[in-house]
Amino acid sequence: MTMPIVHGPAYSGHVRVVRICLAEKKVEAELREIDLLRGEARKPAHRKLHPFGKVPVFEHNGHVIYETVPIARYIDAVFSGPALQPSDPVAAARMNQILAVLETYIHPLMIGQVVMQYARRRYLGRPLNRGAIQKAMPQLRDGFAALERLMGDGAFVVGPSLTLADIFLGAFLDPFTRTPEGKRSLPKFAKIERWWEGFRNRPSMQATAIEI
Ligand SMILES: N[C@@H](CCC(=O)N[C@@H](CS)C(=O)NCC(=O)O)C(=O)O
Repeated sequence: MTMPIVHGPAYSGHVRVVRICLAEKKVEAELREIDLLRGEARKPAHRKLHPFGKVPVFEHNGHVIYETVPIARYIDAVFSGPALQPSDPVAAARMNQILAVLETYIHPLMIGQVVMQYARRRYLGRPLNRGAIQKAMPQLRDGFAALERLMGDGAFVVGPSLTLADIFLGAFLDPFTRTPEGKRSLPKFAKIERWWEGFRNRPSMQATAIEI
């Protein structure tokens, strides 16, 4: 087997999901960085791998896969180590529901409207669009409340062990917890905060830690 390649910048939450999955399976991979903030993902060379100009792209044994959920499921299927998806259909449905909620409703607000403002200011010197942040926050708080209703009461998001729901939530939540909005809002969501305190120091999170 050849060493897998992850295309995308370390600071992308979706790229981090893939890297956490690999770290949980104890699989080494090459990270091929792409300058997303300066539009490199939309250039023809990257579009040959990902026709929609996004990251991550995963290459393994000559197979090229894009879209983070299928990549994560592929990693879970082909590499040994702890299963990242529950075998129980109800728990699996809950996990998949949480992945869809994160991707469809929470990520566009939390990362797209809040974290990206701070990243663009830091890396591109752009001013913060405070109006966009203020508009996003009430919807994001509703999203967190809905997420808490889907979460179980154990140490992990779904059931008694780690699943892809923990990995996606951890990768997306981490940069948000370092913004002023994240610091203010997280204490209002006791379940998410308790989970985060238990999850943030996991070795796979530490091994993939990012600055943003
Ligand atoms: N549905 C895609 C979404 C991936 C995604 O949104 N990636 C972001 C980085 S976290 C990206 O490539 N953004 C670049 C852009 O939109 O120009 C997936 O799950 O892989």
